[in-house]
Amino acid sequence: MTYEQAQALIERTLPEKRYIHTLGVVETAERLARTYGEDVDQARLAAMLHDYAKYHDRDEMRQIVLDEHLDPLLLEFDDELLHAPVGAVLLDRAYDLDAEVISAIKNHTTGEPGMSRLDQILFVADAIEPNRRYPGVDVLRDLADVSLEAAVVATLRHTIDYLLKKSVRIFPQTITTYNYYLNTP
Ligand code: DGI
Ligand code: FE
Ligand code: FE
Repeated sequence: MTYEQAQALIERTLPEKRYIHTLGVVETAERLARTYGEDVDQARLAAMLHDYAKYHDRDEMRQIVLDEHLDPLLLEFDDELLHAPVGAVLLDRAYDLDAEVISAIKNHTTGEPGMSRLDQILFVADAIEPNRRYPGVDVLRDLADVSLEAAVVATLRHTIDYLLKKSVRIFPQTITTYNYYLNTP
């Protein structure tokens, strides 16, 4: 799948606000890929597609978790978590995409221990793209230019903090990823 094909798909699939967010993630992921010497085309493609399933039918996504033997724990937590791993499955089924791109999409919400650099770039870019506005985002933006792994940890800390304040359940993998990257020198 080319970037142009991906853009056309996303423009017709997502509402305008989410599409604008997506363009911000593309811009940021491209910049981080250049900074850290990763494949710019893969970064742009993964960013363009990352929220593909954000508004996909919830019941259909839950069925895909069962059919594809994804982590069954996903079904016991917020449905917001589904769009990353299920989006990766849907895109992988329908289009010819590199495994690296699919992996970055799959891991963009909770992260995963031992993520590739491309996974990390998308994970961080999603949190710091120019349309994101929350306290501390500028610190995260600065950190992302200095250390990708430090930015992964700081992004996870922000997410966990946000979930704690909302008193919602925290998906165990989010914590596992946080612990993993906190221990990475
Ligand atoms: O899709 P985006 O909004 O661009 O960003 P995202 O893919 O990081 O998804 C963020 C949503 O996922 C947000 O509503 C919080 C939720 N989320 C992220 N990690 C966890 C989580 N929800 C729960 N319950 N537990 C988590 O660990
Ligand atoms: Fe997302
Ligand atoms: Fe996103």
